[in-house]
Amino acid sequence: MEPFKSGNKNHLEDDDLDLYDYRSKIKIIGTGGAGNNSVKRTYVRGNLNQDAINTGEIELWSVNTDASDLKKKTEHNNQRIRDINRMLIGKDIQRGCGCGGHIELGALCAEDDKDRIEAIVKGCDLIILSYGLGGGTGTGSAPVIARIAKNVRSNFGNRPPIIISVCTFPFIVEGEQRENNAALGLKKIRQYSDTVIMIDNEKIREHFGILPVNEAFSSADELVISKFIKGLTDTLSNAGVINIDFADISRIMTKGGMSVVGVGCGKGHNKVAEAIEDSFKHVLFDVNYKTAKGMLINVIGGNDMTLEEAVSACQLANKEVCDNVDIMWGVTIDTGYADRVDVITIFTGVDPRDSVYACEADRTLCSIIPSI
Ligand SMILES: Nc1nc2c(ncn2[C@@H]2O[C@H](COP(=O)(O)OP(=O)(O)OP(=O)(O)O)[C@@H](O)[C@H]2O)c(=O)[nH]1
Ligand SMILES: [Mg+2]
Repeated sequence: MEPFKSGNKNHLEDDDLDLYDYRSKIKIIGTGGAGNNSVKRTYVRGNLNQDAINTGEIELWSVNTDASDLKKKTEHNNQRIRDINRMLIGKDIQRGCGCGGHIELGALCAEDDKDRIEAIVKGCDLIILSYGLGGGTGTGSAPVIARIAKNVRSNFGNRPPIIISVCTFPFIVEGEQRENNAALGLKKIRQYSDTVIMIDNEKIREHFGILPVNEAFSSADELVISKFIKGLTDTLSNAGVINIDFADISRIMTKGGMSVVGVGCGKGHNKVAEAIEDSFKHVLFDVNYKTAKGMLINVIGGNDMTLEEAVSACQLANKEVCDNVDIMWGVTIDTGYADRVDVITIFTGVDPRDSVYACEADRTLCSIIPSI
């Protein structure tokens, strides 16, 4: 896909330089061991728009209370990954040793570095907060980071950034204590997030269990986190013929509840239907689209994409949802595409098939989620 030309200062005329300041700023923050893993995997394998990283449109952050884990997860082949910023929190409390599963310590460490966290989230429009529920650092610090973010102003005027939390639920074998901590943490993060994307580690086991551990987690991250981030950032950074902008994303994402993203690709004479079908494959997240409150669809094709094809993509996706859904449709022409259509869909306010994620009661959450 073509890089965002106007995102590079060198491509702008002097008169246009002001426009540069109005780009959306996205921060991907991973906290705790699992969060740091997903930031690294997203960077190394996620195929993010490097131009957007270079210009600061997308910023990656790894936050941890564990110094050695933080170091390891911001390196690749023993080289420091310069594009991933890192922050050790609560060093006066835990002295860089992690939180050993204690949520309250994770929260305390984040509170202790409130000002530094505030400096990261200030002026940002969209925050993707990734972590594993059940541990001390991620579960404790994520709601604090999200709360701090909800109290700052975004780049776009008088509103806080949109916060999308992406978290994993522990394996059953990790025990009841972790499960209870995770359920408690999920309840907390929902308070401060516009939308929560949940990945059940048991589902990862079910689908990728035969792969080596790192491969299995990477595949899951790639499927959900990286695709989601890439889908969002590509949608924002490629100006379309019918353009989806930050306000549109904001309108759809702030409908609350849980959300799913789909990225699909189709080729040949049946490319539109193929791309839509592909985008609905969510092996880690079985949802009922009929309950969706918002739907955003961006259709990307080459110069050969007909108007009929662009419209029918929206029509096909539309069939999956109810009539009263708020729909945002965008079309982007990428001259590099030939006889190919990609679609990026985001559905918000969806219910998982048995609707337990929507339940507020702690006990119900922790006893049912892992068995999905
Ligand atoms: N999907 C996935 N889950 C992970 C990964 N690493 C850890 N987890 C899950 O995330 C939970 C939290 O683990 P960590 O992220 O290591 O914990 P932490 O937030 O660093 O907390 P402390 O180490 O206790 O300070 C674990 O119980 C696992 O279920 C990963 O790479 N991918
Ligand atoms: Mg840790």
